[in-house]
Amino acid sequence: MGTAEPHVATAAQSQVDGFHLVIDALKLNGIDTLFGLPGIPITDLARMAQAEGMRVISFRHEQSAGYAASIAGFMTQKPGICLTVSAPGFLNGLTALAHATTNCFPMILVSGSSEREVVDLQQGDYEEMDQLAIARPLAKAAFRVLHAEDIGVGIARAIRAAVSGRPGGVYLDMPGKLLAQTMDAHAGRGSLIKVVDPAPRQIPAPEAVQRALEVLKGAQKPLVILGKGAAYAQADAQIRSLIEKTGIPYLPMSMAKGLLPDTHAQSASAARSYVLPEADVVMLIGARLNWLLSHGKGKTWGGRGHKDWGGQKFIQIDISPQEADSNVRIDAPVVGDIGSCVSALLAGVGSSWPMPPADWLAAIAEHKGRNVARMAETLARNPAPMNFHSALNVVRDVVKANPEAILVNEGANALDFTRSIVDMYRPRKRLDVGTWGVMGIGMGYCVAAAVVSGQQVIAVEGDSAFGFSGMEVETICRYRLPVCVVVLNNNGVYRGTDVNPTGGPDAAPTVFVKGARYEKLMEAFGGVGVHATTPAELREAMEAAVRSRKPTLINAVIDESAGTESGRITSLNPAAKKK
Ligand SMILES: Cc1ncc(C[n+]2csc(CCOP(=O)(O)OP(=O)(O)O)c2C)c(N)n1
Ligand SMILES: [Mg+2]
Repeated sequence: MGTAEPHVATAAQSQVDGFHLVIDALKLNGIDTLFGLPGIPITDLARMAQAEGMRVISFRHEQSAGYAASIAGFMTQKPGICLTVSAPGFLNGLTALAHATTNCFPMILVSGSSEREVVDLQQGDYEEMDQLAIARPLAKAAFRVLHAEDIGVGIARAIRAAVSGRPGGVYLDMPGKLLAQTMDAHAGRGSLIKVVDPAPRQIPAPEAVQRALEVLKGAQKPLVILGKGAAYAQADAQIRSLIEKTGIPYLPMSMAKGLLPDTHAQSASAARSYVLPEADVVMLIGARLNWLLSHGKGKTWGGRGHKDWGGQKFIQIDISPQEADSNVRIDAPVVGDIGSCVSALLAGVGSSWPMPPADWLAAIAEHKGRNVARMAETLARNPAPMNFHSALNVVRDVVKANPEAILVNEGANALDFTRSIVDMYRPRKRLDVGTWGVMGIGMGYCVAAAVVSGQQVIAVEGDSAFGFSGMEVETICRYRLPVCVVVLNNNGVYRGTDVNPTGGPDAAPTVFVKGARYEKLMEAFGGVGVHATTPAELREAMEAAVRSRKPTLINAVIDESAGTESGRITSLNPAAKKK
């Protein structure tokens, strides 16, 4: 042991580099997981983060890492972090960043980039791209850090932008040189910021609450619609209490399913097409009147033509003051965080709020009863080959027996049928394609859901949908995650029956290789693959997967003629509008 060694160690310790400042800033703010894909200039950042005790989840494609980060943000209310390399890696992550912004999920895309002076003179650097400019219109906010002493501020600003107010995707640009910069360790530590109250409560104005209560009081046929904003808010007890104390029937949007159990007596899901045009006062809680709610107008809402408004009055609870009147008149906007708004309404409702008129509740019950009975009949059939209903009847039972399991869902028919057939029992357990109806979220969501929650994950995937992120089954196997993927395989996009009208050798644009053996993909990486052609085989395989918690892919062979064009949104195809 030489006498010089302690001196060298002290000198090294007195300096800190950009890598460690980034890691320390994230850890200081309770961020313990990175989703990403390594390469220049962020490989060492990933390595050092792991060495410093962070969970680093490496993917096979940045888009999956980005989707993972976005849904981790939704589940935890902490920004999910996605780490990518410059230009192509950055672009691969960008879809997920835009998705996070659109869906109001807090996420930070941290991307390495090449040096400013070369990029700005367009001198052709390795993976050169003006990333900040490209990210800005797709993100809620976009920042770049150039100096090590600004890393603390950069990360604090990114966290605040991602989670405060209406959450969204944030871009954080880190030129490679920044990570290697060093500074005095003491000053570096002092420059980091632990963000105080990153998502401050926003208390609604008392008069806005009063106005909403007045509108609600006048209702003969009230209805509540719960959106994924309500699920995100983690105000589960208050929301349930408001619904139960007022006795108002409610509809959950897709990712709000389970906020109250779908089997709740007040759920009007099975009478959706009856309650939307009939309701006279609709209270939206964290739900936007976008295309998923037919923009609040048209025939769905009792309007005569497709642009006509129905006669409803709307109360809208939303954190963004700009949301109201986006599509139709909002009579009573209540602006604030969902928890504070719902609590304020609850206080105003008190203990003697009158139940909605009995004839409204009876009419809903009648429609529900009829539709539920019809569905039960369809589910009980056991056709050969298996169809969406008989397969999803199995998934429905398995989810019922495992209510803590997280359900990931994408596809067209595979999405629509699952949403209506598989009941959810707990909040934030259903994760799906969201506002855009985007394909490709599947395996990224599965990885994040399993990593963040430790719970069993069940993914119901159309065969086309699965293909967008299928290679991530290796990631699932590598991290030994309890994920059971069920591919509803109907040989194609919507259906497997299209043919090339010319009779030529190319397949039709919507069909795939017939009888594809997706389960072998999982076997290739050491997971369990199952080929299931009957509901009994599917049930056995799903139950085994849940019992063993082993990565499993079940190729559920579905009648290739069972689906419909675009699932339930056939009418959005341009050709359907051509009369
Ligand atoms: C990124 C992206 N690309 C394309 C689409 C268009 N699209 C909607 S659903 C779908 C796939 C539907 O097929 P599948 O997943 O097999 O579901 P199925 O209806 O057959 O059950 C596609 C390609 C999309 N929504 N998102
Ligand atoms: Mg399909």
